[in-house]
Order: sequence, then structure tokens, then C-alpha cells
Amino acid sequence: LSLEERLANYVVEGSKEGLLDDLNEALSKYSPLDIINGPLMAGMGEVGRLFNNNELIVAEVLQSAEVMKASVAFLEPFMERSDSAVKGRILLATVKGDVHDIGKNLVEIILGNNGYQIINLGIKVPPEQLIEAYRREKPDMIGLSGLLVKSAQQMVVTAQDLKNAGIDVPILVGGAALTKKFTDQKIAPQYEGLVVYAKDAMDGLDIANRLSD
Ligand code: B1M
Repeated sequence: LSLEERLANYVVEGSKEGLLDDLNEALSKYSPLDIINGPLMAGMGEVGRLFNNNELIVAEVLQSAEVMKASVAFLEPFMERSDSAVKGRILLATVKGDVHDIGKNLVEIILGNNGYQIINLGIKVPPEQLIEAYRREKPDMIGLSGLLVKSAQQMVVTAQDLKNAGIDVPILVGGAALTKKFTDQKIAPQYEGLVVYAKDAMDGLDIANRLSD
């Protein structure tokens, strides 16, 4: 197998045997983010497909998630970081009812490496907890992640609750079940401030930079 195929395979197989050596080799050819967005995400896509076809069980998908997390942790020190002053503070959470956190944590790493202070509230975060944290932390922006179809709906509810609490800082939303269209048509009208859809973590960084300029 080629290096790229082996990298995807670690994720699909949920195996870490030889992973770090191959990640090291990949670093001589690609940037850390290209390794994540390329072969590792391709592996995750395949895991999603197999899971959907009932060819993998949750326990196996968890192993794949572990491989992805270990890879991101290994690659993180090699990622570019800017030494800029703090550009803003962002409250980050996976919405209520959703446990998926790999994408959210990638957003934390990439924005954290590029001048943002991230307050990561974790997973399954209900609106009340966001509101409480908002009042405590006074962030410049709120980032919401969610991968399930029902999480997209949960973002609508969350945006309403935040608005009712008088909050109007920009909200950045992302995750597999979301689209720009859904964001603009269903979430944004429920909120007082801006709601912006990011397709991936780098897009999230670009948007945050534009908003904080
Ligand atoms: Co779940 N899962 N899962 N899962 N899982 C999906 C999402 C699914 C599409 C798989 C499938 O069926 N094909 C499906 C959702 C179906 C739907 O609603 N349409 C699904 C399901 C059904 C479930 C359960 C219900 C399964 C069950 O129990 N029967 C269950 C849900 C539990 C719950 O949340 N209440 C469940 C559980 C799990 C695991 C725990 C086993 C594990 C998660 C482990 C973890 O996160 N710690 C897991 C995994 C790994 C997946 C897949 C395979 C991979 C997700 C992932 O980590 N991708 C996923 C299928 C898939 O996506 N191909 C699937 C890699 C990650 C880097 O990408 O998170 O999309 P992603 O983030 C991207 C962008 O979306 C974006 O940037 C990132 C890239 O840079 N982004 C943002 C994300 N958040 C952002 C926020 C931003 C900006 C950008 O700003 C704030």
C-alpha cells in the first residue's frame, strides 16, 4: 500500500500499529493539515460509509476516532502557529445531544494556534450552559459544532435561546449535517447577531479573522 493508503487504513481499521512512523514519513511530504484533510479524513469518510451500511459497530467507530485523535495530537506540534496578540476569545461547544468532538477539537487547535483564546465547553452542551459560560467569559464569538441531523435543529433552538438571553456576538457553526443554506435560512433568522457557516476548521479561521478585523 502507498503511504496515503496506509494512513487512511489506520483510521478504517482502528489500529495504531505503525501509525506514528507513517505520520512521521508523511510530515516530510505534506503539511500536518494536509495529512488530516487528505488521507485521515478519507479514512473517516470510509468509516462513515461502512457504519452507515452496518458493516461497522459503534465500538469499532470509537477505535477509529481514537486513531484520528492520536494522529491529530501527534501532528499538532508541527502545525503552523502565529505569534500574534490575542485576536479574540471564542466559546466553543458541541451542541446538546451530540457527542462528536473531533471536528470541534480541530477547530480549537487551529484557531488556538492562530491568535484566538478558546474556551472549550466540551460535548452535549445545552443552551443554558452556553449562556452561563457567556456571562462568565464574555467571549467575542461563539462556535457551535454538531454532526447529527438533529444537531442542526438543535442549533436553531440554541440560537433562539442565546437571543432570548440578550446575546448577539457572532456565532460560527459547523459540522457534517449542516449547510450554508440551512444556516442562512433556518438558524440565522432566529438570532440577533451574525450566524456564519464554516465548512471546515480553516474556513472557520478565515471567517473568525474577517469578523475580528
Ligand atoms: Co457518529 N455519526 N454517531 N460517531 N460518526 C456520524 C456523524 C454519521 C454521519 C455516520 C453515518 O451514519 N454515516 C451518523 C450521523 C447520521 C445523521 O444524523 N445524519 C452518526 C451516528 C448515527 C452516530 C450515533 C447516533 C450512532 C449510534 O449510537 N447508533 C452516535 C451518536 C451519539 C450522539 O452524538 N448522541 C454516534 C457516535 C459516534 C462515535 C462516538 C462512535 C464517534 C465519535 C467519537 C468522537 O467524536 N469523540 C463517531 C464518529 C467518529 C462518526 C464519523 C464516522 C466521523 C466523524 C468525525 O470525527 N469526522 C461520522 C461519519 C462522517 O462524518 N464521515 C459519524 C472527522 C472530523 C474531523 O470531521 O467532525 O465533520 P467533522 O469536522 C469537520 C467539519 O464538519 C468542520 O470542520 C472539520 C474539518 O476541519 N466542523 C466545523 C465541525 N465542527 C465545526 C465547527 C466550526 C467550524 C467547522 O465552528 C465552530
